[in-house]
Formats: sequence, C-alpha cells, structure tokens
Amino acid sequence: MAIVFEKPHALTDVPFHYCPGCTHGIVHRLVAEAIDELGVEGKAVGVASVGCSVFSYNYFNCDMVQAPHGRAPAVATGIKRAQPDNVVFTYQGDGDLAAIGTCETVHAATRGENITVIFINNAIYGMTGGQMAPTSLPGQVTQTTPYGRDVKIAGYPIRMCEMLSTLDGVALAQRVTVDNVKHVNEAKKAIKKAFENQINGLGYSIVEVVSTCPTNWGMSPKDAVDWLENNMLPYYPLGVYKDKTAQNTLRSSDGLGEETQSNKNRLQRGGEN
Ligand SMILES: Cc1ncc(C[n+]2csc(CCOP(=O)(O)OP(=O)(O)O)c2C)c(N)n1
Ligand code: SF4
Ligand SMILES: [Mg+2]
Repeated sequence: MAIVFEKPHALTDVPFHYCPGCTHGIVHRLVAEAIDELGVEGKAVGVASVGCSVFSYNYFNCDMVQAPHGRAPAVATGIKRAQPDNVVFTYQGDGDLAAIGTCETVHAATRGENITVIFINNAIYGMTGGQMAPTSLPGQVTQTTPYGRDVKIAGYPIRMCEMLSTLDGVALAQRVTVDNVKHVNEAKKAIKKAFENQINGLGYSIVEVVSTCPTNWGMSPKDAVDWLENNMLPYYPLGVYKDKTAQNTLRSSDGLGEETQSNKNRLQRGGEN
C-alpha cells in the first residue's frame, strides 16, 4: 500500500509530553520535515533551551545539546564555528529567548551567526506554571500578574522580529503561526527557508511562531486558538520583517497573505496596535 502520511524521520519515536492543544508539537514536526527534505539529518545539531520544550532533545532524531537559560545562541555559535558543515538550530521559547537570553539573542543576531533559530512565542513561561513573559500581552492575566499585565509597572511586550529586523546580521526575521492549515503551510516554508539560508551561508535566521499555551492560558485547546487569533495576532502581526534574499528586504511582504497587508498598514500608521 502506498504511504501517504508518516512521521518525519528526523523525529524519534518518543511520545511528546506536551499538553493537548499545545503548538510545540506541530512546530517540532515542521522542523523535522525541513530536516528530512533538505537531507541534513546527519549534519543537523539542535540546541534545546529551557521551558516546556526542554525535552526536545528527546524528540529530534539528530545530535542535540541542551543550553538552558537563554544560552542556546552562544552554544550554537560555538558548534557552528567549530564545525561549519553542521546545520545548527536552536529551539527556544519566549521566556528563554526574549527574557533570560535577550543578550545572547541580540548579539548572535548582530554578529550574523550562521544559525537557524526557532522561536516559540506563547506569551508565557509555560514550564514554570505561568509566569509573565516579556511577550505577555497588556492586561493578560498570568500566575504572576493576577490583575493582568499592567504596562505602567511591567512595561510593554517585546516584538522580537521587529526589533531584530533592524540588525544587519539578520538574514531572515519572519513571524508565522500554526492555527490553521494555510498558516501551517506558511510556517513550514519559513522554517525550511531559515535552514536553507544557513546552508547558503546567509547568517542569522529567526522564525517566530505565535503559539498557544492552553494550560497556562486556562482555556480549552479550541478557545486557545480563538484567543490567539483575537489577541495575539493583532499584537504580533504575521509577516516577513527582514529577508536578505528578497528584493524589498526590509519588512517585505513577499509571499504572505492578508495578515502581512494589515501589518504593512500598521507600520504605515506608525506601528500602533
Ligand atoms: C525570572 C526567572 N528567570 C529564570 C527562570 C528559569 N526558567 C524556567 S522556565 C524558563 C523559560 C520558560 O519559558 P519559555 O521559554 O517561554 O518556554 P515555554 O515553557 O513557554 O515553552 C526559564 C528562563 C525563571 N523561571 N524565572
Ligand atoms: S504548559 Fe503550555 S507550553 Fe507547556 S506543554 Fe503545556 S500547553 Fe504547551
Ligand atoms: Mg513561553
């Protein structure tokens, strides 16, 4: 019988520990599909971080290193510089990449380290039971902000793709999501491109995936997807913020749909929400 669907080879047989409705699992699959399709499994080295995806070292069928507390880009830098033929990626959440690891992220990006970064923005530190993250939305209730994020006290969320797109070392900064089939397909293309950029020596490529955390958002998986669409996407517009391979490099709208158009409109309005 013809095989029409199977698990990517770059995933092990270990069952995921993620909660029902968590998008970490979908993104793992997309990363593994990209590794399979590019034929780089023997050269791929992943760097797991801290957060719910810490066990990703059990799930990817390639060499894996764990570098907790935001140090993944520094460790990935060392691996890539020592063994430039390897295809090196980090897999990091927002607490890891944009809070405790902001420094490593910004400096790896501005140095143009030739690595691929998969960034899961679920607006929360999931692993530790729902702390506020630098991406938690204004008013969003978390375990450490029971009255909702008050921007007068906690400041505003960080939009990482927008910020990193200003750095010359960045080859690709793209924000995607996986809430429906169309978006999953776009996310897959972006992730594959982030790996292709590395193979072509173009520098730091980051794909931010706007993600769900139904457990710490206190919602069913279905309600979490609705909440993502109604709250996360307006604040974190999907789109290509930088693409060195495109004609119109800065904040190009190449290849994306209406979200990018609304993002363009937002930028033209001066970036208000
Ligand atoms: C203030 C603070 N510094 C460091 C830590 C250690 N720590 C535990 S989990 C984590 C990151 C987890 O969040 P995230 O990267 O968003 O992954 P998620 O769990 O959402 O998948 C960090 C930095 C902590 N919990 N709180
Ligand atoms: S706590 Fe949130 S991020 Fe962690 S596995 Fe569960 S749904 Fe996913
Ligand atoms: Mg998180």
